[in-house]
Amino acid sequence: MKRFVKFCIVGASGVLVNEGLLWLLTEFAGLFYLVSSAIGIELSIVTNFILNELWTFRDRSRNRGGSFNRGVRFNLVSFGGLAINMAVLFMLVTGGFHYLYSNLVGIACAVIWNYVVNLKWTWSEGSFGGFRLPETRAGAEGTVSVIIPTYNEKGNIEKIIPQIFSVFRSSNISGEVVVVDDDSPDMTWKAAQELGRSYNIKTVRRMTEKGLSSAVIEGFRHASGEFIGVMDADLSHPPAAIPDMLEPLQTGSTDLVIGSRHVSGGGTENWPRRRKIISMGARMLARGLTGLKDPVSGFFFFRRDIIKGVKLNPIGYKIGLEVIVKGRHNKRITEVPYTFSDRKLGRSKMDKREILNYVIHLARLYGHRVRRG
Ligand SMILES: Nc1nc2c(ncn2[C@@H]2O[C@H](COP(=O)(O)OP(=O)(O)OP(=O)(O)O)[C@@H](O)[C@H]2O)c(=O)[nH]1
Ligand SMILES: [Mg+2]
Repeated sequence: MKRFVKFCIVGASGVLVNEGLLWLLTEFAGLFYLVSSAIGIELSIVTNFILNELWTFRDRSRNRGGSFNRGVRFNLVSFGGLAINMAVLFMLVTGGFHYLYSNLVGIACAVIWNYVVNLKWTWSEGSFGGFRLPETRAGAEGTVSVIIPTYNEKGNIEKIIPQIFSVFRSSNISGEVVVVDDDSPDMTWKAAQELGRSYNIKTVRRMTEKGLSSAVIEGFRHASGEFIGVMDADLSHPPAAIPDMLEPLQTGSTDLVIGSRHVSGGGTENWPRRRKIISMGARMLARGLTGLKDPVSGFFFFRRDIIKGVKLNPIGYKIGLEVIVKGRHNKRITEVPYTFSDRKLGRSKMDKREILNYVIHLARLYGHRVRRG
């Protein structure tokens, strides 16, 4: 049966719940019809989600994030549907139509919205499936792999690579860099390949997938070091801080090192106020997950063992937080100060959508915490 037909059948069952409650609550409980409608819709959201998960989108339900994550998305989409439904209902009732008829028209508009957004977002293909990293071979002892995700960072990658290898040389670090580029139009991947003639670089050019966190996870798969690090290409994360970050890992005193702007000695340079405020909000929202001062840092190093077999979710920008919450580090985490400086070349890829993704990511991580206890 066609998916849309299934979705409509599920929707129809929701309409029954919704209309039934609207009628009962308005006629018998004496509630204002808009209040009855809201309650009816909210309860039908839950029944609809369960039926869609088990039937309409069953093929997309396995291995693609958890029901919890989809449930949050489905609810958010449904709130949009609710707003559309209510607006149409109010308009038509004000125009003199009966509220039951008006509600049906409102629902029809909401169904179209719900189907399209749920298909493209809630149950979208491959957008936020979890990757479980295989329990692969041990990393080459004492070596480090630095993962750099890139999108249109040609100018920056040409600068940062020589800097990283100069730090490796002066600190006697045996290391490689894994550049994971999403087929950037400015051909960052090509620049990385060319640098690979002089430096120990693996370049991964992804043709179909996009996204910072999934790029980093792809980098984890290619990393051969005993220690793995992640840093941005745009020189916001100073290569000079690498030796200090690696040291507690090499001595075995910690399992995960977070480059931190918010411990003594750390800071930010030239960051616009708007970004500082967003970052502060992001840190506060993560408070219930970890007591770290900079849990949203994108600059971190860890012993590769801590993510072996761990299912990592590539949603959003904060892959570091994913490792902090899910990694097997027994809370052996150290924050090492560094100064973050704003990018000078290229453009930021952080946008409003990433803020929404962050909220969904957090909801998912809190869910993970609750399930784990
Ligand atoms: N492969 C890949 N890399 C990405 C993607 N989005 C961002 N990146 C890289 O991830 C790193 C961080 O992205 P930025 O745009 O600098 O994000 P940000 O640091 O939060 O934003 P700014 O502070 O404004 O620079 C950079 O090296 C980007 O090139 C993506 O979709 N795919
Ligand atoms: Mg940046």
